[in-house]
Amino acid sequence: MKKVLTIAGSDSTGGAGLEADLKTFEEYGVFGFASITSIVTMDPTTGWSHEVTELPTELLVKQLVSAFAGQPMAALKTGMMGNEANILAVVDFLADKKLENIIVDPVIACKGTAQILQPKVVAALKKYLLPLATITTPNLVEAGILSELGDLTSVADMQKAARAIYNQGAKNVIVKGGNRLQMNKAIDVFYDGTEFITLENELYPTDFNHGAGCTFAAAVTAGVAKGAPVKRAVVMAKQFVAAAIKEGIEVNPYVGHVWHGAYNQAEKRMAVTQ
Ligand code: PXL
Repeated sequence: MKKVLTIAGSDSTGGAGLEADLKTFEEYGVFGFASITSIVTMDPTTGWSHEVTELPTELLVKQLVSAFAGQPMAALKTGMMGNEANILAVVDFLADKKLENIIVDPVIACKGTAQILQPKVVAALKKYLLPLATITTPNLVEAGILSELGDLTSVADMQKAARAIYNQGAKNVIVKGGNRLQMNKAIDVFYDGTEFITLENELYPTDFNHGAGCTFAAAVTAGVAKGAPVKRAVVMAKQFVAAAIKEGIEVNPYVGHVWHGAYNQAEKRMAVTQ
């Protein structure tokens, strides 16, 4: 059994963040660990405004120590990091761990908005975390911010951003167009320093897609943990998240989540009536 770790925020609604990651790991048949950086809460009385509460860095490090005890970690993923101190502590902790598969989901902006959740972490992400990344998975907004190219509106723009982020040290970059790219396809651009690959999928007309980004990166992480080459892991993750988006569910008047079990039809497991 492969051990896989997510270092991420907790999404109190269970669709994104470490909740999405652990659900996805389970679907892939790897053993998931979580080290929590921050807790995100949403307020229904103020139009679903988000609040990020950061956890103390010492507590994050204690969780890392716990997770790394024993068998080696086959892969890890980072998501929302909370603050710069958390990023520095993680980078420091990983320095002697010789981990081959580090997937950096550069969580900067939340879905449906260009509003930057955590401006302070952007610089630290670029400086310290991206150089460790085997694969990084920015969405269109995050790729525009990391590359400093601003609004990305075409595949050519996405390629430019992917190259710029590659030059910041990530070994493989996948820029996700998703429903932010104004096209009638879900288009991603993959770059490994030698070739660009454009991945296309049907674009599902749904607003119930909260958690798609975390789920995609978690799927890539689990894929490489199980031994898939990077490109294969990315292609499979796109199929996995496409199914999750297609079967998205309304959770409350403000948000609808991807269904992490869709690819494997998990709702049919464990029949509880005879
Ligand atoms: O989707 C970005 C994201 C990542 N991580 C956590 C979140 C969110 C968005 O709500 O809550 C913990």
